[in-house]
Amino acid sequence: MRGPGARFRMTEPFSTGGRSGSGEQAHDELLKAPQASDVSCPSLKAVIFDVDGTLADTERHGHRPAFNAAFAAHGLDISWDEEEYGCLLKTPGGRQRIATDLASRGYSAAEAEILAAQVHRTKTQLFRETVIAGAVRPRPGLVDFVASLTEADIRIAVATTGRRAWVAPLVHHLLGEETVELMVTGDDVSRLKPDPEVYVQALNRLEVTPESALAVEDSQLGLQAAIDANLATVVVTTTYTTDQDFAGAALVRPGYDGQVPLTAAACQQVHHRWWSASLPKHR
Ligand code: XBP
Ligand code: MG
Repeated sequence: MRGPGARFRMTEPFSTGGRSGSGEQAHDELLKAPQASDVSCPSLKAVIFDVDGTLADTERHGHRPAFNAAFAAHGLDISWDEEEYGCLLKTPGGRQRIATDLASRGYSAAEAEILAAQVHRTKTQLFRETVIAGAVRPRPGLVDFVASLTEADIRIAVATTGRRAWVAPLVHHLLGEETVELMVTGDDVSRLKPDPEVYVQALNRLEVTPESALAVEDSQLGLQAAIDANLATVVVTTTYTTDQDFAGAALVRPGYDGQVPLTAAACQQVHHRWWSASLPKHR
C-alpha cells in the first residue's frame, strides 16, 4: 500500500521556487477542520525525523570537511569540493561514499572497501568531535517545531543513515536528552536509505502503524525510503536537494520557519488529508 494522498507544495513563503504540477495548496485550506466523514482517519501519534539535512544542514560544512580531514589523516590526496560532494550524496552512507569515490580513482573494489572502512572510522571520530564541540546548529525553526509536537503529545523519533557515534550526541545537543524517544541509525540496519528498513524498524520499535506516523525528510533518497515504508512525508529542502523530484511527498517546504512556520497543527492537517485521500482506496 502506498499513500498517494493529498500533496501540497507550498508557494511563498513556503516554496522552493514553484515547481509546477505538484499540487500547490493555499495554507488556509490546510488548516480547515477535519470533516465528520473523516473520523475514521488515524490520528498523528509520532513524527520520525531524518537527521542530515533535516535536523541540521550538516552535509556541506559538517560532513564534507570531516571526510576531507580524514583523507588527509590517511595520507590520501583527495579533497571533495562542495559541488563534487553534492554529486557524491547520491551514494548514501559515508563508508560507501568513500568506497565509490576510491573505485572511480582506480582502486580495486576490494582495496576501496578496506581503505574506505579505515577512512570512515576516522571521519566518524572527527565529526563526533565537531558535534561534541557544539559546532552544529539546528535548522532555523526546528526547535520551535519540535516543541509544538511535544506540546501536542506527538512522539518523536529519528531514522538516519548516519552512524550512532555522532548521531546520538548531535540529537541530544540539538533537541535535549529527553525529547527524542528512539534513534534508529545506520548501525542498526543492513540496508541504507532509499531502502525503507530504517523507517520500518522505527515504526516497529515505536509500536505505531505507518498510518499513525509522519516522516520528515530533506532529500529524494530519504523520501523514497519513507514512501516505501508507507509514511506520509513532509520534505524540508536544503541547498543540495531543492531541485530534486519530490513527487509522492505530502508537503514540500524550504524549511521550518518563515512567515508561516511549520507547526504540529499543520502536520496534523497534512497527515489527516493524506490518509483521508488514501485509506478508502485500501478498504
Ligand atoms: C545522510 C547520509 C550520511 C551522511 C554521513 O544520512 O547519507 O551518510 O552523509 O554520515 P540521512 P555517515 O540524511 O539519512 O541522515 O558518514 O555517518 O554515513
Ligand atoms: Mg537527509
